[in-house]
Amino acid sequence: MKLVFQNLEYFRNKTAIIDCRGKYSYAALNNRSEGIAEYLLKTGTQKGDRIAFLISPEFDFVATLFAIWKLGAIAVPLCTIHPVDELQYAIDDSQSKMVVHGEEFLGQAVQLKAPRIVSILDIESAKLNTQHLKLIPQDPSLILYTSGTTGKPKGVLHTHQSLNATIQALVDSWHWSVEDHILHVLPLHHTHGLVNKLLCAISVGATCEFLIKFDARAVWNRFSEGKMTLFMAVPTIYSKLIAFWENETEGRQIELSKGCKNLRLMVSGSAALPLSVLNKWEKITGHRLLERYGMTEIGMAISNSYNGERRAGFIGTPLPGVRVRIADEIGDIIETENLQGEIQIKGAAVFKEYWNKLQETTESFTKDGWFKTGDSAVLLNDYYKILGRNSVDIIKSGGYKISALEVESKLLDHPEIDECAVFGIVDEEWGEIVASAVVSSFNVQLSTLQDWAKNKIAPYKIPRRLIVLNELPRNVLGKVTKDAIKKLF
Ligand code: MCA
Ligand code: AMP
Repeated sequence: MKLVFQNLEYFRNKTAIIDCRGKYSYAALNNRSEGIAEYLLKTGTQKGDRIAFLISPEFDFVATLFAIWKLGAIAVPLCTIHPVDELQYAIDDSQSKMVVHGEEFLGQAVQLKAPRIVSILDIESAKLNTQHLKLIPQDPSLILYTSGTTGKPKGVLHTHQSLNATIQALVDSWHWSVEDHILHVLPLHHTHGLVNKLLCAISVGATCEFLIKFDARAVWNRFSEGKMTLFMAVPTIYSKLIAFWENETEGRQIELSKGCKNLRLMVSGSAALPLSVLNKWEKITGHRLLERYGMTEIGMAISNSYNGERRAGFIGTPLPGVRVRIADEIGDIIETENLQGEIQIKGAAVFKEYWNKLQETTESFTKDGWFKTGDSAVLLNDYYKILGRNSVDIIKSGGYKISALEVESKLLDHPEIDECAVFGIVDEEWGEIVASAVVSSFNVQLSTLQDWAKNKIAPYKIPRRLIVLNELPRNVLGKVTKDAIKKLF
């Protein structure tokens, strides 16, 4: 099995990456990653070491990732909008030996603690033929941090083989080819941006064009240039693109819509795609979005069809190599269609383990080895439909997964908050937004809470709604009844 970074020379003259600085061929990508690998090797990196990196979506991100993999080390991509505390948590939890950072993150880097911290600018390019280590597909490759129902984020450890399984399934199912050119607007510390967009592109010799940050105008402009063949995003991004289009003049709307003609596929995932967005997007662009379903732990699992039916409100059928079943509350398998239960997954794309968390790993699988997603679904005429999640403590906002418990524990540090409950409330644009009910003797205000939270909590986790109560409603067991509080909003 060829791994994604082992094919770079094969495509050598093709453009691999376009970023805010320029265009880079596959050969340039290979050279740069060799240079970085040489530095990592010289400074003592060994097979299995974790290397964290805080780099914007650009050429050097990709070169660093491949350098780490060439040495058999494990990549820990960090979230570029996380405050220092959250970055430090990922570095400590993964026991990273080194942090490589982009120049724009020097402010964060000087506050971080790790055995070695280096700016990517201080790493020279390329002396070719670094001594690579022999890799087997089962070797660990990547740790992605994901929020769960148990407080702090967990490191999801993938192997080269499990990443490859998702890449292969998507390349085949969505007809990726060397001719493709994808516009990349997502963060690179999650599966959607990293695997579905970047690694699929590189594995087939396609071109991946990064925008450093999502910007609706820039995306429409790129569509209008007519070079893009592929686009993938979370539903919030499609909502924002629709809102931008609706604010343009009629003439400009026609131009923007025409710009989408050359794209061959537009995909939505990471959160439920509202029907209103599916329908408006189709009306505006002529593209019926292909909705699919995945999770950090399982890669991509279920997808609507490329050539066949894209059923509104459904996530589709299992991707090649993925086994899907639905289980009821006591774990019995539901064989009948239209009965709701938890989605469980088996297949080569499933992760290896939660980093250093044996108990959580064991608990997340059934005794017969199926991963329990916590998502609730039904099967209807061969297509799966997501109905919600088993836990109120998981919030999906703008495609980001947020642990209510993690936000609660941060808010309790606020001097004016005595008790609090955090949960998601439905929102047309964001899917859900973070809301909080607090007991506060000082009658804390939303704006002061948000200002206080700014450097302590990632922006997408900060509450957007606040209600101050005399006490939090609880059930007979003393557990806060979040569903009752949601009704107050
Ligand atoms: C930002 N704002 C928000 C939120 N985030 N308001 C409510 N809820 C939020 N979650 C506010 C900001 O405070 C700011 O307000 C304004 O929106 C613009 O902020 P900005 O950061 O510029 O927003 P943006 O750049 O427009 O970000 C929206 C985004 C981003 C591009 C949709 O959230 C994003 O990149 N999401 C994708 C996450 C992702 O990749 N998820 C995949 C993981 P003000 O203007 O008042 O200051 S899931 C996965 O990988 C699995 C495997 C899967 O299935 O795919
Ligand atoms: P993450 O843990 O950040 O990888 O997010 C994975 C979660 O996103 C899944 O467990 C689902 O709850 C949600 N998700 C992903 N794709 C979809 C989709 N098409 N429809 C509904 N929920 C989705």
